[in-house]
Amino acid sequence: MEHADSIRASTKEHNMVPGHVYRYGTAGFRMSADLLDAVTYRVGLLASLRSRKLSGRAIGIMITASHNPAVDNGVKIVDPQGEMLEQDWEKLATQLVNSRSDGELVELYHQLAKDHKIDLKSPAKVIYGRDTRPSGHTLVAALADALVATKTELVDYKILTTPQLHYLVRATNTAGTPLSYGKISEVGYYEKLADAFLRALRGKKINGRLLVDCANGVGGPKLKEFLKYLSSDRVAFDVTVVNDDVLRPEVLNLDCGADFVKTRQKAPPSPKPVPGKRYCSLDGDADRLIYYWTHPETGFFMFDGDRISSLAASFIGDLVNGAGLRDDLRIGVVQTAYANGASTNYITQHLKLPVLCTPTGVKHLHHAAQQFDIGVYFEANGHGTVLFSPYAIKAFKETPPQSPAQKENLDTLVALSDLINQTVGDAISDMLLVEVILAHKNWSLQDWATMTYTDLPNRLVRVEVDDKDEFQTTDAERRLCYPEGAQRDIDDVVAKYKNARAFARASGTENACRVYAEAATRIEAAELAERVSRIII
Ligand code: NG1
Ligand code: ZN
Repeated sequence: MEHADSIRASTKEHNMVPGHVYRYGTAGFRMSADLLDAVTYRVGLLASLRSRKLSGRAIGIMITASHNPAVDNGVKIVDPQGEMLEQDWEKLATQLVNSRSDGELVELYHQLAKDHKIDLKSPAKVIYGRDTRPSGHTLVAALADALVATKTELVDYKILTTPQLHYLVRATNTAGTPLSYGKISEVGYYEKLADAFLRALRGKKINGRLLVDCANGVGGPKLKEFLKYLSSDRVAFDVTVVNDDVLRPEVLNLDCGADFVKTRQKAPPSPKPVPGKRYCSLDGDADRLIYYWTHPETGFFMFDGDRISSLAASFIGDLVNGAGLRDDLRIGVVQTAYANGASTNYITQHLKLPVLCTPTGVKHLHHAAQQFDIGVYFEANGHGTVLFSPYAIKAFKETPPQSPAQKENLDTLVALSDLINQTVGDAISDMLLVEVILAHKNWSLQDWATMTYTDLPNRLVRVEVDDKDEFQTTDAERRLCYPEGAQRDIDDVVAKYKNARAFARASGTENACRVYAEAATRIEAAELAERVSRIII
């Protein structure tokens, strides 16, 4: 049997830690790095099968645990267009990783090849990268062993942000075609972004210095590298990179980064926030972005994924109007149940755009956004992007402009479709998008806050339960269908509050449930979250 001996020989070097059941979740396999060596090896086997199944197209693997502490790590698979792994294959990944012995592993590898009509002699290619976690080094070695054992062509891109790896997968698979996504290199990524940024800015002035908190993760060195590609005689972009210490692993995501800012609803203590200055935070693998700012009197103010999403939808909607394409292109916004209700109202009532709600996890949002010609999707935590359909891009490029203003709008839309990462949420690309929009509108962060909407008071709590799998949801996770009666009780408490909304669901990444509540005041939102928590405990 093909590869049987080589897998048997190399899998011995990568023993599973007994007593654990692994599941390919929203973030792939993510856990303490000590448990991941053999998991990563096995994911390598699966990725090579996936590549062979897809006629040798390159599959990506990213080794990262994003905003988790430095001791964790994770491994996830990227499909050929740079999108998340197809859901049916998540199950196969779970099966293969949970093989109980080396023998069973080899057997299942062959069984999967047989079931999915995969020719194990055909070519396969896997490309991979990792974030700055020290454990990444040994995990990619485990991965390489699996790829060598299965005679899979491999490219090790070493340290990358997650969105850079997604870019490289798409660039590799589209090279030499009319849909080419850019040069197949990290440099190609920087060049593409820098060029599109300048074209989208159209000479507009950026409003003051931006301090970028990089969570002491991979975003720091990569952002600094990107800035070298912006020639200072063409754009004055005054960026100060902070929290960019990647040499001390223990400081990764510690008291800084997008997840800290969003969940703690405050600025990182270091560097000490200066009122009126502009700040943004990336997470540990640079796929989430949150802006913030502190007002001398009212204090901290955060611009989360909902605000970035509505800003992007409003700007792109205006450009599409100005380009005379409003009747031709369907623009929509995709959110999850965690989106602040005020943002949903703003988008539907003020921007007059449709909003879809999907279950948590970017793959769901991404998929839903593909229904539109222009689909804007963001999770409230700052992960998101804008997708342009081939039809929309063709319209931007081929509509004959009737006026200089229309031409300008069309050109800016083309530039945005290059600037915005079409594969996955990308903090560096999203940051450049926000800067372009603020420059065009000549808005400070204060303008952005006051010209849009006011968040409804809300509270998100994590609730430890005996068995989170008991909690089953419907209606994009906004209602519980099991345990019986729980939703009726939640409805009863919600009805006691004004302008209130609440829901409970099992986390996909932690062994707990989450309860989210919105109400007319902060106190009521907290009280409602507490009462719903008591229902589900
Ligand atoms: P779970 O643990 O399923 O709530 C969390 C985030 C998601 C998503 C994933 C993957 C919240 C409430 N949930 O999912 O938005 O980003 O992690 O990282 O923020
Ligand atoms: Zn991340």
